[in-house]
Amino acid sequence: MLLFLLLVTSCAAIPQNVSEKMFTFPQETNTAHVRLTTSRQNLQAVTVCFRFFTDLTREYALFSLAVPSFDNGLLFYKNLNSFSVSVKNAEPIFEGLDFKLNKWHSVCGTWSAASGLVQLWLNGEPSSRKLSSTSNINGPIIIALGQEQDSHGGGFNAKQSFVGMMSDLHMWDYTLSPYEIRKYMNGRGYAKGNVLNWNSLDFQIIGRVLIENKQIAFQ
Ligand SMILES: *[C@@H]1O[C@H](CO)[C@@H](O)[C@H](O)[C@H]1NC(C)=O
Ligand SMILES: [Ca+2]
Repeated sequence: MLLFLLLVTSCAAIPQNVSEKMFTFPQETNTAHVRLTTSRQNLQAVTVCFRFFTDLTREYALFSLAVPSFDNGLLFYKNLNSFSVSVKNAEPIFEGLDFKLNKWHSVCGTWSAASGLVQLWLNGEPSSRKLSSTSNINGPIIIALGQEQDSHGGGFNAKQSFVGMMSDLHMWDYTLSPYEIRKYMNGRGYAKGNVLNWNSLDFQIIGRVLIENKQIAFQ
């Protein structure tokens, strides 16, 4: 049993450079996901950036970070006609961002407890800045890609699962400036995440999620 735990721990602890790769989520399930690891337990500000491609016409989760006290510790969610970014269940909704199916989209979201403000960027275009939580995200963090957590590490619903491809995920413990976000959007010379780094990523695949060569065309 101890040996098993050691093996599991050491497997999860080897970061991989997936800079030329993407995750493919090929089917709707309530199980398949990528679980990401960080030892960070107290965040007073966050930026998350990633790119994704889908033809889903229902709602779905894009990035689900849970702590024991909040299943939606930090949740990027696509609603039918809008996006939302929840911090500790406080969920500002962003309307009217230009979104199309079957196209790679670059997303960044910023939040800080000091202002409580969330801003979402989609393909270089900023959203309004809207109020969310004004206190730190605290506790052991579990991040799931491909599923929406309703409990710490579980509570998945197939109708909120992600089907499509995802790449270039980074997470920082500070808010990136608009200039830095523009560099990410253009895919050139941006500072890699200091909480999650796509070029050195600790992750575990559960169920059918594939690591494939990237197919990204910047607009
Ligand atoms: C990851 O791979 C890319 C491209 O092969 C390389 O440019 C980069 O330096 C690597 N990063 C790390 C942290 O190994
Ligand atoms: Ca949830």
